[in-house]
Amino acid sequence: MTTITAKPYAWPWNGDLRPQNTALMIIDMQIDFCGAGGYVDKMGYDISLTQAPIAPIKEVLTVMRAGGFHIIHTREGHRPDLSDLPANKRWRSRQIGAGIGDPGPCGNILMRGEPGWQIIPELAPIPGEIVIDKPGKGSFCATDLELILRTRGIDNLVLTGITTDVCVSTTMREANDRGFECVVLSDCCGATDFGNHEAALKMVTMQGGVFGVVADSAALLEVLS
Ligand code: C5J
Repeated sequence: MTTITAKPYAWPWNGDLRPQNTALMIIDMQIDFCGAGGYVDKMGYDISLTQAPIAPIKEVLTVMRAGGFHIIHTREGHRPDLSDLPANKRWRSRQIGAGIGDPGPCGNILMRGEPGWQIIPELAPIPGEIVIDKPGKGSFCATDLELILRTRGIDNLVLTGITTDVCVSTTMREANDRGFECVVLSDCCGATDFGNHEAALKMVTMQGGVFGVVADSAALLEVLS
């Protein structure tokens, strides 16, 4: 029986925490979301908020890599022909001065293959790690993530990345509805608004853990180290 201290219950629910059945998910740690000149920066948000989780994620990644856990990275982005970019998503991004697919300081915004779409060097995947390219906010929508998780026998997901209230939250909800057991690490996530970060985490803890649980990296590392 192995669990970590979390809210509102010790995670995972059944005490079955092993490298074989547990994956670290690192969501959208791309230049567009936390780098100078990227999508979030162009929208005028404070990128120090989305940069804050970089160091804690790196620590967790190092320990989980060494422990033989599954590591899964995601990247939000669209095909160069923008055939997977809904017109309303593009229109909305243009209203705030950061049109998806339009040129910016880091290349075309949120477009696959462009400099801004790359995962930041500090958290770059290494050979053998799974990388999921997703056109939406949730990591399950229009991807093969669920097939990979089932094929590998993964039950538990440790969720990290950006942004807490959008892509991390959407992925957690999608995963929870599919029966995966989720923990989100509070210091390993960040949002474009700190209040939204806190609210997104609080929502998880309602109704006995409506989407799973919230812990911090120290609680996880205490058990894994
Ligand atoms: C957003 C994300 N916020 N990764 N994407 O558009 O949260």
